[in-house]
Amino acid sequence: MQRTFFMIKPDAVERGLIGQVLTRIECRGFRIVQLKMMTADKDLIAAHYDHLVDKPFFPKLVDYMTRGPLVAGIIEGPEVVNSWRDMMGVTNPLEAAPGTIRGDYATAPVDGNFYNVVHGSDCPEAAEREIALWLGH
Ligand code: DAT
Ligand code: MG
Repeated sequence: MQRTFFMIKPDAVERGLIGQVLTRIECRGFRIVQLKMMTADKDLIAAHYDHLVDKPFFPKLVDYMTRGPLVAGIIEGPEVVNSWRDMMGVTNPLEAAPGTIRGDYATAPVDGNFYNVVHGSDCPEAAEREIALWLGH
């Protein structure tokens, strides 16, 4: 059994997509074991995306991720880290395949930023780091 950290990002919360994302997780057979609705601040986003702080798009990413409430949580299941990444689809909404969450819901970029609906840890070590950072355990 494995666990991963996921988020339903502010664009998805604004658009009323919390239920549809959670439904996909449950339909796939993964267990939602923690959920927290909160608004992040810049320091938390900088810690979460510490590998991206020097990128030119980072200020827009902070604006996006802090502009309203998001849902952060933990899901459990066999191979859930990679499975959840597969369910999300690739980072760029223009490239995300239909059938993935990003491919079905992410909006085409209008200002160079990727408003891509969901987050998922990219490896088990990142999952544990992000769970500790966001959920404190
Ligand atoms: P992912 O969210 O698929 O793990 P990532 O960790 O490389 O992708 O990037 C984190 C977030 O940063 C991503 O969801 C959206 C934003 N982002 C990444 N690359 C970007 C780019 N080239 N232009 C704009 N935003 C970008
Ligand atoms: Mg990532």
